[in-house]
Amino acid sequence: MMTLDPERMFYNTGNSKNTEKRSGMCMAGKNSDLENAPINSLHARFKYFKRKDIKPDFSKLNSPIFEERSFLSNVDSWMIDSTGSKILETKTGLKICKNLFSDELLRRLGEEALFEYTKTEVGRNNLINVGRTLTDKIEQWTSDAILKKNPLKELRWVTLGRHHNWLETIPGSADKASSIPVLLKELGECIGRVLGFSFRLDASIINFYPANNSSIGIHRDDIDYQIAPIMTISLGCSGLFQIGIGERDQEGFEVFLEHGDLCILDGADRSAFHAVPRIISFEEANTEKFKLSGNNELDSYLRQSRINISLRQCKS
Ligand SMILES: O=C(O)CCC(=O)C(=O)O
Repeated sequence: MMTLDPERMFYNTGNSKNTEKRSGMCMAGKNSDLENAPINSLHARFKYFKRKDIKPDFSKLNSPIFEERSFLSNVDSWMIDSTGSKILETKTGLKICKNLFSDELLRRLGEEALFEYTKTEVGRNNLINVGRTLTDKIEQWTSDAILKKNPLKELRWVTLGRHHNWLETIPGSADKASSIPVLLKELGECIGRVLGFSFRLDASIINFYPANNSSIGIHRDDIDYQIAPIMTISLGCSGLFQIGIGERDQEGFEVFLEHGDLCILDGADRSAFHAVPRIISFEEANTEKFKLSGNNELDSYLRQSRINISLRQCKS
């Protein structure tokens, strides 16, 4: 459903024009130029991995060149369990940290993201913006519910703190901000201590992606507030994350973000075009890697979808 109410449109990703604008696709001349984009380009690879009429070949990823580095600081926190963790980093600033978080943190993040942040009084979400509420649908979610037949399949995003303005792709004004959950605030600071930078969270976007059936288009994140890295935590089914080196018609790289991965856009990659063309279903992925949280309702949702929680600092 689409609304022309300006207050709602401001935050409505159900509106295809907003999506085009967010991904920059409606800039004059850009679309037709991209029809001829090389097959190794970000644009062409995005279209390929999004295809539903064929099964894309995920064994032929164009992986970024990562170097492994050791921890900068040893932080004593219940959130961190560095056993077996590794930090992969590209020369241009993309970092992927594997096995960095404790199981307890991942369970609490999943529980809060799905069952708390979706409440009308806590965050703003895509259904509130078109005059609908999620609270009853969340309460009715059961451990044997099937997402593709459930109203929760329409949940796409929640914004917290300075609510993201999808039309302009900038953070909303500070005076309309909601409070930020303590868990996310402390997590942002904790990751900053581990990796050696200061971070003060004032906004978060949580994306919800039903497996095999959702994506986020090519976009740059809010180039006007590049005062801190953007950090995201992936939960549930694996998402194919893409990043470019320049424009959409230049080379694109991809890497799977798995349950528990921390992905950081830093350095030159802070302003890089990126996208998630595909979420791999739990059955298709290597299920051994997916450690369940023990909360049956949460695990059931995470087996059928992916949640990505971004930690953002808009103001210095
Ligand atoms: O889901 C992801 O990994 C990326 C999310 C993203 O690009 C965004 O929230 O801007």
